[in-house]
Amino acid sequence: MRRIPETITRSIYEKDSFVLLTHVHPDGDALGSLLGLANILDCMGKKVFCFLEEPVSQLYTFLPDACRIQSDRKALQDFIRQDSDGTIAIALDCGDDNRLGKYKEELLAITPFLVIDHHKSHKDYGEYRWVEPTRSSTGEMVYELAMALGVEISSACAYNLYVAICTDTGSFRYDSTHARTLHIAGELVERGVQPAEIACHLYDNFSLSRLRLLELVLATMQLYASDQIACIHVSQEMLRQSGAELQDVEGFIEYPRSLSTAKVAVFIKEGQNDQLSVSLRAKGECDVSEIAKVFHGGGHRNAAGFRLNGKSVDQIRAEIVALLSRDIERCDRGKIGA
Ligand SMILES: [Mn+2]
Repeated sequence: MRRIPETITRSIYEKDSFVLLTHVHPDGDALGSLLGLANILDCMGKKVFCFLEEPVSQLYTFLPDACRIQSDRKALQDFIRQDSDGTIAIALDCGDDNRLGKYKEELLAITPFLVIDHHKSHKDYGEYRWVEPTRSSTGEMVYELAMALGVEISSACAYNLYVAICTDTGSFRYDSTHARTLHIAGELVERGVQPAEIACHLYDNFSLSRLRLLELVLATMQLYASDQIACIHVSQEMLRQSGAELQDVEGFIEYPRSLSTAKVAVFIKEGQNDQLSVSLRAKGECDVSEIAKVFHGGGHRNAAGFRLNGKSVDQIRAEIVALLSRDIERCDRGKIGA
């Protein structure tokens, strides 16, 4: 475990106004760690602007203070102009500056630009970075940051950080879940978080159209390499048929991943304008961040992804399966050799 770089804590103490950022299509860790840090900065009497180029997904509007995340670029510019000497930016859970979104250049122009992240595939950007790939989540890092800054965690902050940690560890199931992760989660529960209430928001609160979509998506499952690779996909037609939206597919990849024989699950999502996005989840020794890198994506050892244009679902599935089969074979040979 690294100590938090002094450049990070000092910048936070010294500056008065903060622009908080995260990656596009944010997940629970991205939003929870961003809002949690906003709560911490509030307690320090700082001015905070939470910016995201798109509105917060319905799945996460239950987060305390989710409504303070703004998509108004003009309001962001006004905020920066008010205090042009004292404003700093902090990007959370964003492993690649391209994932800052369409205003990337404008956002990176804010100096100093701080980065707090835990992606294995992290690409350096910004002035000061605190990157720890062994951390379960950025939420866990924000908790440690609050301790280092000597700030008391409010109940809203605890709630946000718990959601961040809970979602990025698959509810404390992935192998990124360490004793420290559970210890921090325990501290957050001490501060008023109710795990059952959060689990209900995350897992027992879906629309009927989402379940209809799940039915269609699971019907696409194909198995390869002696059932060790399980692939599913979603098309625009399935969205129309079920009445669901693309954001409703969050969590679907857990189903092929749950197959006893599966070592890797693949989920191919058809977006608009021929764009495909691909999620990869591994169990055990496969490192899917390396596969994602081949397609200019990234992520963690057990969870990674990428986007691409100009290929069909069948084409990309065949390419991924070929790479994964080779990888699984290599892992198996290593085990026999050991
Ligand atoms: Mn994360």
